[in-house]
Amino acid sequence: MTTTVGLDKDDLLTILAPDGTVDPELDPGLDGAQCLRMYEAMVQTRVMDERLMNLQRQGRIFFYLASTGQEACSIGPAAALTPDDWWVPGYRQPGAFVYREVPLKLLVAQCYGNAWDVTKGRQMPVHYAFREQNMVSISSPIGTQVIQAAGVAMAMKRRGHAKVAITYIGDGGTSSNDFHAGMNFAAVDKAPVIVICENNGWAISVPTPRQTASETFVQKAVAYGMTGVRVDGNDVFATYKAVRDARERAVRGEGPTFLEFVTYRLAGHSSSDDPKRYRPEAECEAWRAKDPIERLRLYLEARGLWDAAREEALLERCRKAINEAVNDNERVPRPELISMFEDVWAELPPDLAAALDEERQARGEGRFP
Ligand SMILES: Cc1ncc(C[n+]2csc(CCOP(=O)(O)OP(=O)(O)O)c2C)c(N)n1
Ligand SMILES: [Mg+2]
Repeated sequence: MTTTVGLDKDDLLTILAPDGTVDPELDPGLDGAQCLRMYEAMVQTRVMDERLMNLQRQGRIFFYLASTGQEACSIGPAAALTPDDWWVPGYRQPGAFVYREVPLKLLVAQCYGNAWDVTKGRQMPVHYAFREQNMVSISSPIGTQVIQAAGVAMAMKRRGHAKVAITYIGDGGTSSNDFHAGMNFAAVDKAPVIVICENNGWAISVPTPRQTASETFVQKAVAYGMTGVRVDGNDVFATYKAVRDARERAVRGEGPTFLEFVTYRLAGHSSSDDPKRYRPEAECEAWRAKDPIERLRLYLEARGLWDAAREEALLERCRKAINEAVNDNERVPRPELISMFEDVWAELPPDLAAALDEERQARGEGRFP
């Protein structure tokens, strides 16, 4: 049987209130070390976002896309899954990569598209992919990741793996055909996949009422025959618990879950966007009061795990880590030109083979192959 929590707008799973107090009945019971790891990853993600956005403004990288204000949407789920579970991410969860301990210098290298970049400069910045961490490449066309995640989960089910796939889509992305196809396949197959709609109020300059006539996004779970929960996306305990519960259901063979994380995009859509042209500043102000990092910090302080000195030391550590990653990458050359002939063809077609020969001869190297 599937259930849906969030059929109307008043339904919202919240555990950690903006003042840092916790609902004792829903408290997921995380120990101090787990809470601190989540907090540190959230702060590192925000500091990284700020630094990389500045880097774009300085013309060092050509594009960036921040997740400011949405850190709990990626870090709660990252903490709730095991490192073996597959991530099929969207572009707004850099926190998941930070939490899974992808080295910052590799994230930065991907944004530079240099010789350290594992995607060899072939992707837009922020389109990360890390095999070692079971994190599939981010796709630019909106919605495709839902189909990919459904497929990954269907394959794992057939192989008898007790693992799940998680994927993200924005509120705008739910208007895509691929969202429908992925959701439908996942539910019909009872695939072990968790689909998260990060409802941040906007799809670039288009507000949510232009994406759906439903009262909530999670209502769509009912139509697909999935369990659905509407979750406070700025509450890292709620995002953690919702995903932990969804994971348990999935590995028990009870199929996929659709989660709506209600949050807000505090920054522009990307470095190419100016949100002041289409939305009121007061809207952002109201959401700044619900900051996910601030909430967890208040909680940690009340639990005696945090204070101003630790905060200062953490900020310094995070800034140093990202600055070092940037400085190291400043010295790295572009990928070898010749690398563009690699990885795609088992055997190069004649025109590309000729181009490769030309390049090799220009370098004084032998003929292909
Ligand atoms: C199929 C497709 N159409 C359009 C675009 C251009 N585009 C990139 S992001 C975006 C808005 C997405 O908004 P949403 O899904 O709400 O995610 P958010 O950026 O708010 O996290 C659009 C239209 C695209 N990448 N792919
Ligand atoms: Mg959006």
